[in-house]
Amino acid sequence: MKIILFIASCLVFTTLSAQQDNLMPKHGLSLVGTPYVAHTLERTEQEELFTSRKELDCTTFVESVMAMTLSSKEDGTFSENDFAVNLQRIRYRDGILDDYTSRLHYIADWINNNIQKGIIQDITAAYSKDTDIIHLSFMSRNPDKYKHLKNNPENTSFMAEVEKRLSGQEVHWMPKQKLPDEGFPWIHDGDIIMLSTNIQGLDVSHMGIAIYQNGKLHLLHASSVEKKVVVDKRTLRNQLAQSKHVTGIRVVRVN
Ligand code: 2YP
Repeated sequence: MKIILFIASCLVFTTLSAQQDNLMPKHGLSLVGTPYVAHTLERTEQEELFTSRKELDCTTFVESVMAMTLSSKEDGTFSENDFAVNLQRIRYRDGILDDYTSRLHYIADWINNNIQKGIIQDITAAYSKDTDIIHLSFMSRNPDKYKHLKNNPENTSFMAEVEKRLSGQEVHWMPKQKLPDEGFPWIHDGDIIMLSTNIQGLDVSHMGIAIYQNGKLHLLHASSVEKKVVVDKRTLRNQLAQSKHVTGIRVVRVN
């Protein structure tokens, strides 16, 4: 009897996780057309959880879709309370919302911490042999670009410490020249795509969600060019080819 129950529970889990696989694209596509709005997380003096799905940038879009997916029941519905709990877990170091510096500002930090929390896995580490060493300094060298760093030497020096801790880390990536229009079998619908950059002191300059259309890989993202969430008409390969500051991609997947 126990064996039958064990097999049944595995089947249920597999089915559930299989269904979960399809929820990233579903929830992501449900946000197509949402206006692109930058700096929504900088509106308040005190750090607080911004949960709106009505105004999104590339990062808050991906985080929102992840939180919708992680909060979903079998039928894909979720409560706003579960959404907020998961959004905080994703956005903040160890899920703890303290002050501005507790937010995972660098994507290298965001990836490391969300792997540690068991929320994502690094797919490029599993499938791509190309590696690069990251060097971060952008925020501490450009405090005037950040409302909570400008005239705030304490926050700025905290970010310099974060940069020092993360710099030197070897990460797996995929150079854009190696990415075909058709993508790869190991990049699935709903995977999260980070665009690596050659901007000095920065690791990633944009992110979105993998969506295959007619056998070609496209990016579902909050586009600062189109000023809204779109499935980019270009293949991801062509999109990257047109961005001189983009060098390639990192791919992670929600567990
Ligand atoms: C992040 O920028 C910010 C976070 O502070 C912010 O700028 C940095 C290093 N981090 O909490 C978060 C949400 O607003 O945005 C993102 C930015 O992409 C923008 C939002 C976009 O393309 O829509 C992440 O870091 C993802 O790629 C980079 C990019 N920042 C810069 O290019 C400076």
